[in-house]
Parts: sequence; structure tokens; C-alpha cells
Amino acid sequence: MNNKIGFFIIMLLLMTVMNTACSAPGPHIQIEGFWVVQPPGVARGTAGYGIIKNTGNESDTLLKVSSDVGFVMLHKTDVVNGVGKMMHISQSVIKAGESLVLEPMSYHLMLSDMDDRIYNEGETATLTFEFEKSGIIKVEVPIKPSWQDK
Ligand SMILES: [Cu+2]
Repeated sequence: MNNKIGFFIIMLLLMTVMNTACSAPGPHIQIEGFWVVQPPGVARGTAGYGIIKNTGNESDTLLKVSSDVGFVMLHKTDVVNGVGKMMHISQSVIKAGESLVLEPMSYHLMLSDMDDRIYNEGETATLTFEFEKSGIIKVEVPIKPSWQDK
């Protein structure tokens, strides 16, 4: 066997090993692109958006979200007869290979009881997501004016 084929076989074996490691059973949660809308003036509440991806091969459940800047609830806006209504979602299952997209007029983080102060652009908030299987995932996200989409 010449060197090139030997090298090729070793690479192939290595890739197989790596693949097995990556497809280990279980959920794999990725928190992507989250941001918090800068509250207008001294408003004590605002919203947060982003994407929760599950790239694993098992579902996981989002149990709770908390933050250092206020109380957090997962909400969903539903438009009923042209009127947007917000519902509190207590738990959200994110199936294998699926994402929970939080965006205006849909799922969002609802922040309330925030400190009575001005939040400036450039500040950050810590969001702590708690999942049934993946445990706690903490991210630091930017606070941005609402017109600055993403
Ligand atoms: Cu809401």
C-alpha cells in the first residue's frame, strides 16, 4: 500500500471517530444572536429576541430564563382578530434539529421589574437559560435600540 492510500485510510478512520463523538445522544443547545431592546426612557420593562437552536439528536425543554437586569418570562404574541395578545409560555420543548425563534410578534423574552434607571446602548445584560437536560447556559447580550434590528 502506498503512502497516499495509508494516509487517506487514517484520515477516514479519524473522521469516523470524530463523527461518532459529535453525534453522541442528547440535545445540543446553542443560544444565538440574543439582544435586549433598550427600554425607552425609564420604562421598567422591555423585550429580548434571539434564536435557541437544538443541533443534537434529542429534544430538550426550556424551563426558565432569568436575568441580572429584571424578571424574565417567555411570552408568545398571537394575533387574534387583528389584535396582538401576549401569552405566558411556562415551558417550551425544543425538538432535535429544531429552533425556537424569538422575534417581534412571536415568541419573545418579556423583561419586567427592571431597575428604575436609563439603560444605554452598549450596555449588556446577562441572560440565564435553564434547560431540563442541558442545564444552565449563561450568555451576555447587548442592549440595543429597537430600530437596530440584530
Ligand atoms: Cu410579552
